[in-house]
Amino acid sequence: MYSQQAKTPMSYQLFYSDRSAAQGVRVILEELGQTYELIEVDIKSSGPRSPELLAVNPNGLVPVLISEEGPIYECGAIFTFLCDRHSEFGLAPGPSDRLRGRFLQWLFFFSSSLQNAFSMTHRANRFSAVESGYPGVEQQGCKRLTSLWQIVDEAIGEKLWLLGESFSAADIYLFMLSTWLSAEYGHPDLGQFSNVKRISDKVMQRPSAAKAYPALIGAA
Ligand SMILES: N[C@@H](CCC(=O)N[C@@H](CS)C(=O)NCC(=O)O)C(=O)O
Repeated sequence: MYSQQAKTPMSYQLFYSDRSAAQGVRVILEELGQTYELIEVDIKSSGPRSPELLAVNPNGLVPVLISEEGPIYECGAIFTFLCDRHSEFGLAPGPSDRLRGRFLQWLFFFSSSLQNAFSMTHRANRFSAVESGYPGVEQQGCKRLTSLWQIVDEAIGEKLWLLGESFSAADIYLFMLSTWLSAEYGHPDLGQFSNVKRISDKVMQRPSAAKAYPALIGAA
């Protein structure tokens, strides 16, 4: 399946929920040809998180990746950890590559600014102490999503991928976040950001994405 000279696959566990950032980590694991076990977690309920999840991430959030080095949480950290560990697949520019800074910029921007704007629309109760404040938070989240995606769209311009000529894990992150855009939450439509959509559509065609997103893309 993979043309690269891969080393022996390592084995991972991934605390996982559909439509969460763990789905993006799954795409990375597929791209890297690694073996992994999904540990399904219910993150929809407002009740307490399972002791198993809290033991590896006291924040009670997914994704959490378990390797023989222990658990790691934070999607951007997991992406970077995996890409660096399996650098033979070329999914991330190496530490001395001139594109390294730009790569990290997008990962951090996605995980802080963009993911946070999505949270404002999904979990307004975390941003306002009173219920009457929720609609304002949700509205502001949608406004931020529009302006932040616009920034990404303009940065891509006519480039093939976020980093220019070469595909990277940052494009997978972009794809993952683009799948969260939903009219149900009043989000802007992906079609408003034609450059983002172009990259997202190309990632969607990869076997790794089909495997991790069967409901969206169809059976792998
Ligand atoms: N900054 C964290 C955010 C993780 C996060 O918000 N995960 C969501 C799913 S994408 C979650 O577990 N939500 C459950 C909850 O908020 O209770 C990361 O990038 O990993």
